[in-house]
Amino acid sequence: ESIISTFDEIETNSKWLEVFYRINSKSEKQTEDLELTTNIAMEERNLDLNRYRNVLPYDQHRVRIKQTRNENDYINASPFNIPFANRRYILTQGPLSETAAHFWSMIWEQNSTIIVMLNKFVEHSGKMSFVKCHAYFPTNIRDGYPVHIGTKVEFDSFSCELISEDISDNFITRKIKLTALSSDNVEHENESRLITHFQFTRWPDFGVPESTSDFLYFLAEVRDAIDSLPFSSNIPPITIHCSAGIGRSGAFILADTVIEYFKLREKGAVSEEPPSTIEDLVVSLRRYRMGLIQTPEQLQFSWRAIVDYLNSNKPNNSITTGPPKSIERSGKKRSRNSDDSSEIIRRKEKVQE
Ligand code: PTR
Ligand code: PTR
Repeated sequence: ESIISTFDEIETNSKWLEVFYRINSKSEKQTEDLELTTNIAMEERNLDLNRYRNVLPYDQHRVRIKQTRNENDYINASPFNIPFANRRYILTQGPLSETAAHFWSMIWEQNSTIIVMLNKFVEHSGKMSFVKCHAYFPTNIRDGYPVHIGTKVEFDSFSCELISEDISDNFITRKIKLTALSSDNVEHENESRLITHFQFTRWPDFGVPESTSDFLYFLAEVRDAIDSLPFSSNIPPITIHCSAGIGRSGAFILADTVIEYFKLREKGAVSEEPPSTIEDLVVSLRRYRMGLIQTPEQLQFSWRAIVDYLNSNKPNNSITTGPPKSIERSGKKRSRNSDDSSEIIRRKEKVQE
């Protein structure tokens, strides 16, 4: 595929910086051409609802909160609708303490039941520690330490209960029970939904994970969860966040959309073609949220993950090796070390209240 040969070409000629700058200038032009603006995000009352003043959703593509206590529908979150991959996402910043309740309202209203978190709560830079995200679900965690199963926390009109937590080397999988509590949600009062929460814990901001195989393993887990979502016509959005919701989140959706496109193609289920190059695809994704993929290394990493996925799923010799699902699965197994299972701490017991 040209995805692979273009990758090799950029790699051989060390052209990542050049490609990355070209993407930046194309997207700047696109932003101008489309007259994308961020006025609402910069309104006085919304300023403190943004984690970073320079990372804002466009007025033209933002998720609006429907039921709010203060008549303000603003949240730093951007909706993505990607027909060529049959995917919908919401990319958002790591919630702040002021916005955790808004985040859960959004999750509820948008019927999102899968959350992908690509950051840690606290990240270190040299000797300094920075809080990158508020603990918006029950945890006393400082990154990976076990918490009480059954702990509940309330955020305005929702309660979140930690149902289970599986900690492995590179990521944590949690089940969270989200319950609509109060008059703000009369329609749904006392209804509960089970949210699956994936947290990748080995991706520093502005950096890349150590290996594509760790990442592809994580991605395969997320994709399995998406595949088993019970939906028919309306694809529910997958909510993705890191700290700003652009660098790592952008690299994640680039890999996921392209991989899903190829899977759909294998099944003969493609309804629309993507932009013809990865470069143009990144540019076109950036119309929905600014700054997706923050460094040349992140672009290289995400692209390499796609290449590795495609290579490992190539049919060997003449006979194809089975349905896409099993190919993906065997790829996963291959990328785990044999002693991994012993390192996984299983915490599935449910505690009585
Ligand atoms: N003001 C920050 C900066 O540019 O340094 C904003 C920022 C922070 C942007 C983190 C991206 C970041 O990474 P990620 O989107 O992966 O959390
Ligand atoms: N490291 C894996 C193992 O030892 O099981 C095997 C592996 C090797 C998996 C390379 C994937 C690899 O390629 P890439 O990291 O480029 O996807």
